Amino acid sequence: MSNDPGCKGQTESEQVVVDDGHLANVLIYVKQGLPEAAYDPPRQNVSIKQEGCRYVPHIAAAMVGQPVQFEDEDQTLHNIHPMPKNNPEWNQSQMPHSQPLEKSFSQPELMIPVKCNQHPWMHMYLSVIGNPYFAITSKDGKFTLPGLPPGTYTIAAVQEKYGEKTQTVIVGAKENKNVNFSYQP
Ligand SMILES: [Cu+2]
Repeated sequence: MSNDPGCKGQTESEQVVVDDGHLANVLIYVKQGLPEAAYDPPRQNVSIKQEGCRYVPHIAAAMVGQPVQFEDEDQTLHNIHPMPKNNPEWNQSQMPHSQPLEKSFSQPELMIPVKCNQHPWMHMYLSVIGNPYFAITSKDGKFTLPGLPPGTYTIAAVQEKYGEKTQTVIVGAKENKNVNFSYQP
């Protein structure tokens, strides 16, 4: 990182972010059980910043068609390079403090690696989900999937290193359900 004066600080691996047993950066999404409806994507964009020569957040998710906004907060040139399998690949440079770059993704796809060709250590994962019921666990390991209609669902958790786990959950009308996932290192 010292080669680039526009970068500062140390980069630690963000592959496993754990605090007191609570895992952050775990993608949670409804994998099965929703009706085959077409869901409108939220208009609110998903914001991904390049900050201190890292992607913030490290794990992000957007709905199919939802705008994803990339911003360069650094005094250096970055290069955003997602490497999807189901969506078109692109690769675009971004000048410091230039206009945000807005993109969307048309196909569901889990954990698309996003790199920066300028800074080989910079990477993140962006997941594209076909329904609006997804979340990323926060520092305390928690997540919510508000507004999930009554039904029987397969809920999946995806962790960058430890992979995917699923659980079946039955949600009744106006019911709050707790779901716990755990990973063993
Ligand atoms: Cu970069």
